[in-house]
Amino acid sequence: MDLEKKLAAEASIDFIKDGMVVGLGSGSTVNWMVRKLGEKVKQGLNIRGIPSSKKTERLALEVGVPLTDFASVDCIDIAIDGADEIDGNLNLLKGGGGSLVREKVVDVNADQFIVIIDQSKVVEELGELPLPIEVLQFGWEIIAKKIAELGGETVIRIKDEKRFISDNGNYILDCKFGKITKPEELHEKLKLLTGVVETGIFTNMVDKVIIGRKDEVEVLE
Ligand code: ABF
Repeated sequence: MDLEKKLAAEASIDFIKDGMVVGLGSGSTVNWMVRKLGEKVKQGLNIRGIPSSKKTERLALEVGVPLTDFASVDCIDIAIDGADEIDGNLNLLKGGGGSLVREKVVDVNADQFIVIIDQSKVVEELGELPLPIEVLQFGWEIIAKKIAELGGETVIRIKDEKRFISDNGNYILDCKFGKITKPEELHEKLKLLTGVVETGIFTNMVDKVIIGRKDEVEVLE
């Protein structure tokens, strides 16, 4: 699986051209991409990255990828990010790593969005994994009840025996909805709940998917 992630990640580098502003996703697959990008920068590639999490920011700085921010650029040319699940319509379930809000801000604002995954992420329908939903700390209990009314079995994310807190200072609720047959509809209903910051459903965003399969990659568009 790790080799498949690395293959997909490294294949995505070919789409990054000199002068581009690059949205850097999060997660272990993206980490491979960021490391490779660091090597390319050392060989002379001139790009600037916008990281979607503090973890990615730290790695990018460590491997020498120059960074910028939304105050300094008008657009992102390309964003490259991982996913937890992808269905046949290229809808994504994301947020297993807890960075879904910043990932969505980066990915949705990129001219081109490329997803890099290993083949285990491909599903018929989203929802085999719980759907991560970022919510305000204030009132999270009532927000969880509202999500339950929409059919979600909700658990607050715990890490190291404490409530997980996102880079934005919020909680994550992991919500089992069973098979998500209408991802866009579910996302829209959830977004209408006051206190929901963002959901891990990403629809109508993907331009290209690079899937690591054993020792080769498959590209879907
Ligand atoms: C991010 O990292 C997330 O949205 C997703 O949760 C996760 C994928 O992780 P990995 O690349 O480690 O499998 O892209």
